[in-house]
Amino acid sequence: MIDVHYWTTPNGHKITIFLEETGTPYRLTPVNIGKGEQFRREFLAISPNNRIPAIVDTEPADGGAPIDVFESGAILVYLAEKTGRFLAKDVRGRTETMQWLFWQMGNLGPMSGQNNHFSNYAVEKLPYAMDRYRNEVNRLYGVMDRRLADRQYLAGDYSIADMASYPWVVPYERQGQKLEDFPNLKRWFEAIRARPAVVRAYERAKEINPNLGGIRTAEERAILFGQTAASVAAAVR
Ligand SMILES: N[C@@H](CCC(=O)N[C@@H](CS)C(=O)NCC(=O)O)C(=O)O
Repeated sequence: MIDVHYWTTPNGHKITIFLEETGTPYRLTPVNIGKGEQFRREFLAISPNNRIPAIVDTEPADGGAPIDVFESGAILVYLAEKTGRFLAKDVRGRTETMQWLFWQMGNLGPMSGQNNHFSNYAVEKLPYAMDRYRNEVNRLYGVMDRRLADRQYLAGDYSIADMASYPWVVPYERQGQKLEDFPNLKRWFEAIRARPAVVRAYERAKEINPNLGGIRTAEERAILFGQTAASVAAAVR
């Protein structure tokens, strides 16, 4: 059984997509990040960076004690290796998939997160920051569009690189982007959106949090955007 410590955000969807795609049994434990549940002692023991997602594999391949994994990219690699699915085993295919997975982790995710922050969440509207991140996300969509010009998926076959990137393209409107400007990306997006496992993953999300997305309340803002080292120190004491 895979216990998924989860909230209904792009990084959370990556993991439910993988588990639905592979039919791996899993249990969702909601961690409501707007309420500060990511600072609970039990959660920090699994995920020291106070971010979802994290998993606990109660039946690891070596038959030993449960294994905890945090960071969505590491979780996807762990699950791909456990199930033997969606990460090529040959050196070339594996390297392609890892490059695009790391590309998502280091670029598309963080830049989209900042873009969302400055354009949708920040109370003070800072044109420099809004332009900087909207343009950067635009560039990254362009990188994917170019990559997808001569292949169906980012790393050849449908893989964990696509599962990592797709949830970050879902909110393209909130990201200030038009999919019509990126025809190859649009084709890729529509193909993944239509996959039954992806539909199921997003249905699970809606069951847990019917109010996906949306404007943060003042209380949520303080919890999510006012963090310092003291937030973690206070939680683990
Ligand atoms: N690099 C991390 C990022 C995870 C992340 O930013 N998670 C957000 C939700 S998408 C979160 O848990 N935020 C809680 C907080 O900011 O305290 C990963 O990919 O797992």
